[in-house]
Amino acid sequence: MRLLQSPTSPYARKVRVVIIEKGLVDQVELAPGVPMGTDAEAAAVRAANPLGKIPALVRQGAATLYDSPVICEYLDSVGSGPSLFPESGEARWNALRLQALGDGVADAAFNIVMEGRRPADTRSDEWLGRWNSAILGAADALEIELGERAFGLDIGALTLACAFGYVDFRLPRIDWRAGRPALSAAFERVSARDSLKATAPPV
Ligand SMILES: N[C@@H](CCC(=O)N[C@@H](CS)C(=O)NCC(=O)O)C(=O)O
Repeated sequence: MRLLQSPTSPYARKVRVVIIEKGLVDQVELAPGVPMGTDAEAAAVRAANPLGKIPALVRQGAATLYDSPVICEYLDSVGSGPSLFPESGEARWNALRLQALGDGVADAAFNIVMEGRRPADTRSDEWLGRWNSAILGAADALEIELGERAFGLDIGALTLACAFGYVDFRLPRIDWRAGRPALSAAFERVSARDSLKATAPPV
């Protein structure tokens, strides 16, 4: 299998974390995917994923998979070790919901980064404010939830660690830890795993 990815993408990081957690390092080749690079680089990504986004998992003799939640669930099903996707019931819905929340935080942070690359006079303060509120609103909700129950090690917890790690990496001015001790501690705990350490964004 070949994963089109970049070292800075929070979604690709989530997939690389799952590859490590599920013992698949020898079975997945990491290939650079540059959706916003040269025409040739962008075309290579579009050939794998018509949406032109990474990550995309190219499989021999089977359809290429995207986006990151689908890739992660597939890798979870073919890898070894405990499942990162609870099979049924509230445990499953909570893991999927928290994965969606983490991906939403990553979406908001990615949008802020992209907006910041546009000419200053074309940026939307309104949208920047909405994306900022989405990140901090998610952090508030997680702080309350973590005060009521600890999260298990599943795709939700891993996605959230990648998402807030991306906020730290690209938007360190957003202080999502302030006044949120439970979320900060949970983030540190998950980020200390070998899979997260091995996939941290470049410094
Ligand atoms: N929902 C997608 C999001 C993927 C995504 O937005 N990837 C970014 C890189 S971090 C990308 O390829 N953007 C290129 C574009 O939007 O054209 C997933 O979870 O895989």
